[in-house]
Amino acid sequence: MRTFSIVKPDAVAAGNTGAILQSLEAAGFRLVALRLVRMTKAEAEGFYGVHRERPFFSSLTDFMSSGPAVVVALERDDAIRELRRLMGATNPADAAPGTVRARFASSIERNAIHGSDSPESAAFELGYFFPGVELG
Ligand code: YYY
Ligand code: MG
Repeated sequence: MRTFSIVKPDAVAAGNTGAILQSLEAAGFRLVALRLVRMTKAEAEGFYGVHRERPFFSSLTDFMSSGPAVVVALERDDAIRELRRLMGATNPADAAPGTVRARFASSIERNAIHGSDSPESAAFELGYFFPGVELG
């Protein structure tokens, strides 16, 4: 089963891309597609459309379009749930020790990694960044 992840601009800028991808691979995820992207504000708004009414939407989409990010399609059994577990809680203050957010996030907004939260969002998010791509 597949899921979708982003190494967010804070983590790419800090030079943590390799360490984060390594922890995904070490947890049994296989990379099936990967791309470095510089999102426009409009692309970030489309990606995070479900959060359009939330108070953090404008700041979040500014941040997500502030620099390069790495978008990645991942495969393993129970991929969606396992990635969410490996990521840790949205707020790094609440993230379990050893999780990606505990290790690399600097705030609730600059929290290093995205992961799809359901089969429906994984399908939307994979198609958003890898349209028509035959995933390896
Ligand atoms: O799925 P996840 O990334 O853990 O959190 P979401 O509730 O979907 O929020 C998406 C994104 O928005 C989060 O990663 C950081 C940001 N955000 C924020 O800046 N402030 C909040 N209070 C909640 C979320
Ligand atoms: Mg989410």
